[in-house]
Amino acid sequence: MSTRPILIIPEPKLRTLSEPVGKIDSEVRKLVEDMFDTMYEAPGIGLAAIQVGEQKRVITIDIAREGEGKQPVALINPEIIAESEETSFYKEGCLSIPDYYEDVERPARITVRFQDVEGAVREVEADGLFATCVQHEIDHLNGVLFIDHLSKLKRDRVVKKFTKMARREAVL
Ligand code: GNR
Ligand code: NI
Repeated sequence: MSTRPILIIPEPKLRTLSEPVGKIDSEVRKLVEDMFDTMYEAPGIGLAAIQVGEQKRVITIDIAREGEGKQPVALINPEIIAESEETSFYKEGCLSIPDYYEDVERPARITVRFQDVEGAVREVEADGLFATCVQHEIDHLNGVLFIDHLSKLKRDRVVKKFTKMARREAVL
């Protein structure tokens, strides 16, 4: 079991574009394992590799509730290939923006194509919390955070607060 530190805004790495994964080798599989350990410990329902500083198109998700048994899903090189016109709102949070939650509107249903850890290409239709989470994580791979879907006023306010906190910690 090894967890990795989670990057917090305004860490510039969180704004970078992650690179597609080529060969799914032991290094990628180790990254996936560490991401699950980190995500479960946090705890969170999803994690993108860039949140632990790895610029790779890898995400982990488990939306099972407590006591439901684990439902770990790793998606490598995920792509949304279809999305519904219909949207839904979900109160989102992010491990890279601790203790901040806001409603975000996104397509209610999506089809996502990805590779599993064996390298097999798969397509899955998602709705509900799973659809929201996949979209939130793919945003991370593109340097996008859920606060980018809010008003500039709300976004600026959050970024400012975390920038101040980071500065204070740097001084101490
Ligand atoms: O743990 C998380 N919860 C969550 C809730 C609603 C919508 C998205 C998420 S993802 C988040 C973990 C995280 O930051 N993933 O990038
Ligand atoms: Ni997040």
